[in-house]
Amino acid sequence: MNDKLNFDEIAKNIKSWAKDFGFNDVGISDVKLEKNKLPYKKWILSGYHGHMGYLEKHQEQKFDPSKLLPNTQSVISVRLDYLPLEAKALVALKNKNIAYISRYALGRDYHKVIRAKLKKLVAQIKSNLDKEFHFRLFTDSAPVLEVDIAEKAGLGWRGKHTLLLNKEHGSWFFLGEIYTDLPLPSDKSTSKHCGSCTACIDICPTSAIIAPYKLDARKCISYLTIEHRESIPIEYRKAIGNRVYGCDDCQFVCPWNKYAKITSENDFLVRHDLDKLSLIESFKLSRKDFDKLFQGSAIYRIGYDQWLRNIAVGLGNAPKSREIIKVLESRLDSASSMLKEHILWAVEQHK
Ligand code: B12
Ligand code: SF4
Repeated sequence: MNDKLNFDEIAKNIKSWAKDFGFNDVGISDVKLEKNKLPYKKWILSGYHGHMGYLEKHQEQKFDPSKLLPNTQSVISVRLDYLPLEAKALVALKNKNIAYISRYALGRDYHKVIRAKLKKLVAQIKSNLDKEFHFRLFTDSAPVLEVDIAEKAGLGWRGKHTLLLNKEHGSWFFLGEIYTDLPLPSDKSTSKHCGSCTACIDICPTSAIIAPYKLDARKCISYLTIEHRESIPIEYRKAIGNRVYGCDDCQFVCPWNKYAKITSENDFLVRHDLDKLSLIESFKLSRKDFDKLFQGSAIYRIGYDQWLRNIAVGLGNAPKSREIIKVLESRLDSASSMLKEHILWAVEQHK
């Protein structure tokens, strides 16, 4: 058997094992990412990353995978569906007394789930190879161009909202990668299918998609509620509505998400009724309750103070109510200066 055929066979096996471990799709890409350098650098220079300093750092590692794993030859790119419920999601978004949490964060922290599966896949590959090869795995954890790599690996195309889209699966999925020095055969990328549709651009509550394929992260509700640690600029607070952790609007409206599949991953099923948490009850949570409710969830990462900050904005946007004013004011004495300012803003909205 010559080397070429050998690696074709290995690639075929890897794809089959990846599916056995629960990934919904897998593709292989080469490591030529140079063409992404200029648009990426321009994006950073424009300041669209806001306070996400990690996007500015280690840029060279993104375009040259060998800087993360010496002599990287190929990237195994995987996709895992996470959508835990169907249309119920929209009911929560429309009920302004409910704390709307992004669909991706209703279950277990995806970093843990995907990492565990990737580890199993690497162990399986290693145990089936006669020769020593090297691997390094990632999911939203390092300077890796995950969407660009998945696009090259044929897992879909980048939509105008900047997320990866797939004809049969929409966009409700996570991405993960294995860098390796195995010279695996690359898959073909797919064509783009957004056409003249601009639904995601038009629906965005804060007009964060400033042009097709270009997001000003500083305006994105996902950034404002998750990544941004400081005071939320007043100009975005009304538009945030009841979205207290992330935002899904550009995905809800995308016509390709008609084809999205409900996740078959038990870890992503809704925990603790997080799809119907009341804003009032969310604001009443003690630090201990917060830790208990969100242990093992991606939400835990934002911390208690930022959670209360986000809920205060949600309460400010809820239908006018005396009870809400009372609940908000009950925290004024113990609040940090950031939280206090959000509480006062929220109370003002009820007058
Ligand atoms: C930083 C980050 C964010 C930031 C910035 C998002 C962004 N679009 O850049 C914030 C906090 C806002 C965010 C939000 C979300 N994120 Co996020 N995020 C990331 C992260 C860590 C890095 C992305 C990045 O490098 N951005 C920097 C800029 C420069 O990259 P870019 O937009 O991709 O820019 C490229 C293109 O736009 C292109 N380009 C520019 N101009 C043009 C013009 C044309 C014509 C073309 C063709 C291309 C093009 O060139 C640029 C350089 O390559 C990735 C994980 C990873 N390591 O890749 C996850 C990731 C992209 N996020 C993910 C998710 C799920 C989300 C949310 C849906 C979460 C939520 N529900 O709240 C939202 C969606 C918001 C949105 N519409 O993007 C998933 C997406 C999965 C998928 N299906 O694609 C990822 C891949 C994480 C994962 N492992 O699964 N995220
Ligand atoms: S996640 Fe929400 S705020 Fe961010 S681009 Fe999409 S619709 Fe706009």
